[in-house]
Amino acid sequence: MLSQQQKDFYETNGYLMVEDVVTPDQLAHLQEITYRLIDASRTVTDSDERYDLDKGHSPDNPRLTRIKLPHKIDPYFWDILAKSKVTEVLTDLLGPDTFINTSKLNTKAPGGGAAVEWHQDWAFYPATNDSLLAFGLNLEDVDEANGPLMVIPGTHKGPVLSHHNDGVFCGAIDPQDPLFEMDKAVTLTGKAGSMTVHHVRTLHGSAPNVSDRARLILFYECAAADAWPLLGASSYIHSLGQRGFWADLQDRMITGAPCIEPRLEQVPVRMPLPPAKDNTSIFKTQESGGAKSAFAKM
Ligand SMILES: O=C(O)CCC(=O)C(=O)O
Repeated sequence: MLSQQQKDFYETNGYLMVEDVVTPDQLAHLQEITYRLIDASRTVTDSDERYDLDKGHSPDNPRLTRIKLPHKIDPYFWDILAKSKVTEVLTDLLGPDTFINTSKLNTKAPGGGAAVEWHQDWAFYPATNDSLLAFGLNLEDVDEANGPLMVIPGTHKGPVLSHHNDGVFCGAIDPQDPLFEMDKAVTLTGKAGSMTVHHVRTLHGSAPNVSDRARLILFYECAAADAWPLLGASSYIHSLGQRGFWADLQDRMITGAPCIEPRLEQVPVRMPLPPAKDNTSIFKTQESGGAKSAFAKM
């Protein structure tokens, strides 16, 4: 699926935009499932294992920050990852053996849907090597106004910045960090059906949605089979025990086979500890950890 030029671009910059990665029919089906799930959240009054509610959520006006683990809710979300052009992009970048760490559908409601403060995913879940990435499949058009993903090219080869505030892991860097070069940010706008790719160490964030349209991005966070987790900020996998972990890993294989010989590389690591008061999602971690906002005045 990817040309050598695209692979080289990803290797150099730590991000990539892939156009038309799903067909119009696949996109329409993904949208239909997504809007059905958003509709079903009308009766939900508190964030739970499926929904992360945004401020102002009500039966008349469902406002979500996120639908959690969509690939576990509807098998179609899994099929798109495991049996489509998305799969080809995955193996082009990570090799034949891959697993999923997590998925999430960040829904950024119209008129203010929450910002995601700048961070590196690597700060949340360091591993034995950094062959990990996140896909962001645009389920609606994403433009400057509805909170597009922004990345800082090349940061996947740099240090892991501090994501701590007052000694607690707050899931975001300090915008005043001298190593944070916001002026180098690239905004990843794209049509519905296009997909962003960002390396696990690439610094990224996104502004609030100031448009009257939802910003629906389906994120899949994936790893090469020999990238073994050191710790996940709040991942359920760490509480499964060995037998449960092994069984769960089989379910999470996207392509190829598990690998019990981790590839150990010289990679910078900071543990995401101690945890923030509420670490049930990135939004809660950043809020309860007192993350400083880079978007407050935008
Ligand atoms: O929704 C976004 O714009 C970014 C999401 C993200 O970076 C995350 O959930 O880790």
